[in-house]
Amino acid sequence: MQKNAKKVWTRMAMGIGLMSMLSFSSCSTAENADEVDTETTGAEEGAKIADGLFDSNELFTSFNATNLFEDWDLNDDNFLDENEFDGSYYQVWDTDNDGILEESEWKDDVTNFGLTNEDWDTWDANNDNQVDKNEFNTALEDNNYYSTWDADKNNQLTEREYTDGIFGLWDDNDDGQVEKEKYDNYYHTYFGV
Ligand SMILES: [Ca+2]
Ligand SMILES: [Ca+2]
Ligand SMILES: [Ca+2]
Ligand SMILES: [Ca+2]
Repeated sequence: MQKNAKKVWTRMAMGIGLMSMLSFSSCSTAENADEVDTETTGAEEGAKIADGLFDSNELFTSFNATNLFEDWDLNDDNFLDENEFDGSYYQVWDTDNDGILEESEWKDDVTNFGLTNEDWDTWDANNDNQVDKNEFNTALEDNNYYSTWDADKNNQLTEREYTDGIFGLWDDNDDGQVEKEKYDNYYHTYFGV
């Protein structure tokens, strides 16, 4: 079996096979577990795209394949504490990534993240036409994102708790599914993929 496989690889090595082998061998060490996850859910992804609906597993799989959570987890303990969450959430809301949350972005964000009857002037407490990080954190405390998403109430947010929290906001009618067009649009807007 291994001998046959080796023969095939030898033939393919003249072409793109060599590149595949190189990337495979690098994946098979440190990132082996992640790779298995991605492959398993890759099949599910095909099924979900076919019926035009996405569920929370889909969001977790896609998000897990990025480095966003790892980047936000500043102390590398695999959880977001509330400070890490607040900082990362500000980056998510700042959709043009210029470090400033402007009213035009904010208007879409409050709608897309499940808030109603929000007042820009309340968020922009010092009236300088932007919501800075301190103003943002104050507003977040009034909306309980972190404590609501922390499903097991241990004051630490796992990557899964995070994506389930996000998905719950996108899933307006709570049927566990989001239409493809909306999902693609939101995912691209907020997670840049
Ligand atoms: Ca952390
Ligand atoms: Ca901005
Ligand atoms: Ca302000
Ligand atoms: Ca938790």
